[in-house]
Amino acid sequence: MTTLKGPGEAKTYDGSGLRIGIIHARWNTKIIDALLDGTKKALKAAGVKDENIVLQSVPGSYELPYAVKQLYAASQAQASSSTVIGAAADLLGSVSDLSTEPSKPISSTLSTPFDAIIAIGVLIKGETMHFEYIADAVSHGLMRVQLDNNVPLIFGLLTLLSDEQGLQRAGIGGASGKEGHNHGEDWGSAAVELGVKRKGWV
Ligand code: DLZ
Repeated sequence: MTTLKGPGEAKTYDGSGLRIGIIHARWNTKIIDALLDGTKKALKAAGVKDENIVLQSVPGSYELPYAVKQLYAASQAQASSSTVIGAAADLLGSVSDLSTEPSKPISSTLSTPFDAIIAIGVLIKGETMHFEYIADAVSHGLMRVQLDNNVPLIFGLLTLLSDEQGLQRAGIGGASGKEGHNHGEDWGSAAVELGVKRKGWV
């Protein structure tokens, strides 16, 4: 069924060659946990391997932009050092008379930085202006990080006016605890689509 809201029908993207970073805030943990479940479910459904999903947390949403920047930089550093080690291992393998085994790549996954990163946070409006300042700062910070680093960054920041809005957007709302749609699933799918497209837009 076509719905008014949501990302619309998309073709299925193969995530089996992707490496995805997830960084989440811990404030409003019950909602965060459900969103994480939805995100991981969509990543796995698209074929992303468990070992290629790296999860990291920070206390609150305000910390997300800095943490994303650091996480991506760490994956780049890891990729370049494993490329050097892999090349050395290949060289050693090719000159060794003792080895009859073909040399194996050191690790296909560590040799690439993240193809996409998902930033997840849940901001719930209180009685002060705190919510507005954090929502604005984090939104701008995340946009800046993705453009400055040229890495797709999925915006998993919910900005809510009530707890129930959050529960509904994590698919755990209402009296049954099952109402609503888990937005984490959309974020996982978006990460795979952008990760695949990043490797070739045309
Ligand atoms: C302080 C605070 C408040 C009041 N509310 C939230 C929230 O609803 N969601 C969230 O992710 N974080 C909240 N925080 C914490 C800030 O994001 C941040 O962790 C602290 O101000 C420390 O920098």
